[in-house]
Order: sequence, then C-alpha cells, then structure tokens
Amino acid sequence: MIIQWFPGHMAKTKKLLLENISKVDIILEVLDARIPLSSANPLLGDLLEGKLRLRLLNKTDLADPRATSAFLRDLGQVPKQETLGLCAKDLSGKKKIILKAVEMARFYGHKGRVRAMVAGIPNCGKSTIINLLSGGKKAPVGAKPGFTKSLQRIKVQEDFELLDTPGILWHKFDDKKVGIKLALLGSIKEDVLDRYTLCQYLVQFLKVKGRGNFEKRFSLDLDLPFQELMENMAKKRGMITKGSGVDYERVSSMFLREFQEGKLGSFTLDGEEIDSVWSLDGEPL
Ligand SMILES: Nc1nc2c(ncn2[C@@H]2O[C@H](COP(=O)(O)OP(=O)(O)OP(=O)(O)O)[C@@H](O)[C@H]2O)c(=O)[nH]1
Ligand SMILES: [Mg+2]
Repeated sequence: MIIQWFPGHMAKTKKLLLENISKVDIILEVLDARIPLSSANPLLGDLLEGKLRLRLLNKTDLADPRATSAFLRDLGQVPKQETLGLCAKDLSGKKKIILKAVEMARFYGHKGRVRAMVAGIPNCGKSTIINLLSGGKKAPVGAKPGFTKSLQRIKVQEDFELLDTPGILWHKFDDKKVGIKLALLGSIKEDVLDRYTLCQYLVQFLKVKGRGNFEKRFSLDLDLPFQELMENMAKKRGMITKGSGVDYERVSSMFLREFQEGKLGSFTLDGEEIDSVWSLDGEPL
C-alpha cells in the first residue's frame, strides 16, 4: 500500500492556516464523527497557541450513536476546548454552534463580535458547515476531497462572524491504520490507495460490525472468498460484461461509496472497541 504526501504543499498550507488563525478568536475544528481520532490533526494544537477551539463532530448521522456519545464525553474535557455533535445537513446545527462559540468566547473574556473560522481535513464537511452558518451560497460544496479554494468575512449575526475560507488541515500519515480509515471514508484523494484492497479491509470491518446490513442489501454471504464476493456484487449491479468480464474498479468504487454514504449502516471506525476486533495490521486476507 502506498500513501503519498507532498511536503511543499504542506508548508504552503501551514503558512496560510497560521495567517488565518491570527485573524480569528475561535477555531471551529471539523472532525468526522466516524473517525474522530483519525480525522484530527495532532499538530493543530501547536499552531493554535491557546486559541479557543470548538470541535465539531460532524456527520453524526453516519456514525454509531453510542460511540459518538462516548467521544463527546471524552473529547470535551480540556480547558478552552469544547466538543459538539453535529449533522451539517440539519439546520438546527447553526444555532447550536453559534451559541456555544459565543458562550466560550464570553467565558474567556472576549467582549466584541466573535470571529470564527472553520478548519479540518479534506471532505469532513467544512464547506457544508460554512454554508449552514452563513445561510448563503458563498462556499462551494463538493463530494471530492480538496475542492475548496476562495476568501471573505461573513457577518452571520451581530455577535458572530466567520471567515468564508476554511483552514485546510493535512492528514496524519505516519500511521497505516489511520491512512486506511481515511481512505475508506473518502477523505484521501482516491488515487492514493488501491480501491480493491480497501474493499478487502472494508469486508473485514463489516464481518465484525455490519454483516446484517450488507447481506440484506446484496443478498450475499459476506464469508464468500473475497474475489468471488466482488464478482457477485458486480453481477448484481450489472458491472460485468461478456467481453471484458468483471469491472473490479467500478464495483470497488460502488462498494466504497455505499459504505461512505451510510447505505450499509451507521458506523464508527475509531476507538478501542473496534480496534480490538478489526485488525488493520498486515495485509488484508
Ligand atoms: N450525511 C452527511 N453528509 C455530510 C455532512 N456534512 C457534509 N456532508 C457531505 O460530505 C461531503 C463533503 O462535504 P464538504 O462540505 O464539501 O467537505 P469539505 O470539508 O469542504 O471538503 P473539501 O473542500 O474537499 O476539503 C459532501 O458530499 C457533503 O454533502 C453530514 O453531516 N452528514
Ligand atoms: Mg470544501
């Protein structure tokens, strides 16, 4: 498995991020509720230097609710940091975020309008959250990682304003398990990891967590030898042709997409409980 990263890009991203951090009072750090640990950037704390930080566990609609509650409880126990669960597609999130951000700022003595910016790794929902807060169409939303480009301030209400441009955080790539989880959820550019192999890891995961949903959806036994399983999925979805046979690339993409969109259930991929039953060490079977 190859995971690539480009140091030049990272240095530029970091400089921009530092510039924008200096313009705000609070950072809204977006995490994917399905991978609250793997979608966090451990270097962000050093860059923030005591700045207020509101962590938003986004996409809770796609995560295991029990795991989300546990993460919300455990992540919020730090001074100057709070954590909120959120589905950015749900309009009620707007009020929750602003209330909490203003409350934190007031608690720490900030008197004027609270200036905020959204930050997070690719595809965690930054643009969707900016749109939710601004109520406008200024920040483009896209399904592919790395979509956001643009910059301005949006006055959301008298006591709260937001930078239109999110801070892009880079992934922590030193841990192979983190890389696999990020790729499974579509947070790493698709061509970085081989999708067929990713599906092998996904099958391993579903065997311990989501067998029922999968077997019902595809009417297939998850214990079939992997290649046979993929072949059968391809047949069911018409991704097989007489001339060229099974289109493994297409069936892999479909499988991953359905998992990412929650069609196979609501799952959390981080945490001791899942780590103890889903081994990402070594090559997939
Ligand atoms: N189900 C669900 N989907 C969400 C949620 N938030 C965002 N999405 C979807 O996740 C995908 C990525 O969202 P974006 O807002 O574009 O993410 P981003 O962080 O701006 O991504 P980049 O600009 O690529 O870094 C889109 O397809 C959104 O519709 C959520 O709370 N629940
Ligand atoms: Mg974006």
